[in-house]
Amino acid sequence: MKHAWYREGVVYQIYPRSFQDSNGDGIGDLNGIIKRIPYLKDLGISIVWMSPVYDSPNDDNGYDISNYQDILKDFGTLDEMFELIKKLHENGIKLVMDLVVNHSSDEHPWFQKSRKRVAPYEDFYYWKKKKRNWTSFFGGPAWTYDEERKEYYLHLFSKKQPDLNWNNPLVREEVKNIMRFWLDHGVDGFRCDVINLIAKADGLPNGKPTPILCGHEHYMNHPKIHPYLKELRDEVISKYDCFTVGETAFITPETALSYIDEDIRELDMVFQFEHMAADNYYVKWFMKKFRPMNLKKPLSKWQVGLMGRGWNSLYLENHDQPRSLSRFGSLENRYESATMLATMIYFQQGTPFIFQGQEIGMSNVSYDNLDDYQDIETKNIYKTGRKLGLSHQRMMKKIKMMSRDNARTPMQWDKSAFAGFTTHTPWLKVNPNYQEVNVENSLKKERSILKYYKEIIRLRKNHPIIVYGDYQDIDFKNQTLYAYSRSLGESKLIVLCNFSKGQCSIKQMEDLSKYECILHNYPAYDHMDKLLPYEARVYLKK
Ligand code: TEU
Ligand code: CA
Repeated sequence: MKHAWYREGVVYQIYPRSFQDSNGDGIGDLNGIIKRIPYLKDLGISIVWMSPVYDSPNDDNGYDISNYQDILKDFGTLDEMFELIKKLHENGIKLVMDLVVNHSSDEHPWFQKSRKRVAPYEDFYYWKKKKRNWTSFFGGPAWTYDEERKEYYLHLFSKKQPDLNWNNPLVREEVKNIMRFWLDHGVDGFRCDVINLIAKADGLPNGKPTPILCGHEHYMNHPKIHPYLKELRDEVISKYDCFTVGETAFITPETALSYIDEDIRELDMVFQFEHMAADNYYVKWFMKKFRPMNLKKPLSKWQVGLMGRGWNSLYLENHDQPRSLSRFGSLENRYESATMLATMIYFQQGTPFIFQGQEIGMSNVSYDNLDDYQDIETKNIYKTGRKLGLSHQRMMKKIKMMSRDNARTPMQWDKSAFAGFTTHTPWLKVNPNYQEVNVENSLKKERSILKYYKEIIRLRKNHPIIVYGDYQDIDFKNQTLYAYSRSLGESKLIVLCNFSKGQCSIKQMEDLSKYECILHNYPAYDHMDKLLPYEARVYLKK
């Protein structure tokens, strides 16, 4: 694959509301991020992706934008934003912003004018006299009646997130202007929110009746999307040294290649979600027991499926997903399982994405009380579940395991009150484990998850094989061991990960005597025939 900085770099995702508060109002902010740049630099990451900080009524924590060229007061000012970009760049860190343009906020002036039919905004959104049967990602109907316009409008997410009409060339012009505005201010790329949903079938017909996401066949990866993305690429992205990563749920390697193939490059890479179904039936509220094979199968499929043609993104967490340690690891073997998971994912081919707190082993908070959750998805799904007749207990069980707030609790910096995140009550309760699980502690300890992450990032910088090597499974059918190799020219790398609480034999493996162990998560590794609980090792051919 061609060399590129965004392929070699490591991305750190910041959820600004929960990263660092600088003025004691309990909400993370831009100055807080500036204050933590030394931490990011020390970690060794080279790109920051920041979840939205634009002006917003916060119905969906900033994913409902009312002004794309201004900053939410809670977070700071435009000048502070420019300062943040400058300071990051001075420290050799690039910045990727969230581009949320499938929908805006209903409080955006475009929508306010559209509902009054003010020219030229009449058709900035999808309006229909007759309601459609589509359902929203957050539960409930996706079409809502507007009293003012006396028509229904489409919202695939909350009713305060009306979908923009991409058929309208004026809408596309506005999107390009927003992108240029930020790129001209030095931003280095975009994470494109739900980008594979932006094109909708003509006439917006009713969907085939299904209980979940009714209507999806009319907007998921709809063929009309390709000219839209090409337009953005040709007129904006190609003019800058930047990259895009599309958030694309419900996608296969084949569909992904229709966006990211080297010869197409409508997007530079995508976030696929197949491995996020390792403990559920593609809809996270329908949970099933986690099995290592359920991670291995999709991850391997994507490695093989894109090889030589497209670039992967490597992630286990983001602001929408519960903590990976709680889902795929073990809290009793916190250090071993968190470092094993990191080894498993970040030695594959692709760009690593680390979600804030993952590098210190933050785990699910699982509040018992519904009132402690703030997330709109959590609140809506509770209502939907109860309407369908599920008990309070049953819904709380699902929410404790799957709520997005599990990922959104404040970053745990130290053992002081509120974990050093704020001096005041935070907007979302801190995970009670912060006395033990925090950055300060991780830096003090001789062995910590944080130090292991730093080591992975350092190794990646020194060994191109970790970035560009081809991927191959080893002993694929093994139910507890995830093993694979990477190869580049003459060099070869072997990654061994034990997903079980017990030991796991590696007797059948390649002759490792020709290899040097460059990373391992146990103090000693003289047991050459087996791996201990959640043990991980990386070998490089001498
Ligand atoms: O997420 C899109 C998306 O697919 C999620 O709604 C997903 O279904 C859900 O979070 C799984 O729990 C993006 C953003 O990442 C998310 O935070 C926003 O709420 C959403 O788009 C709407 O902008
Ligand atoms: Ca603040």
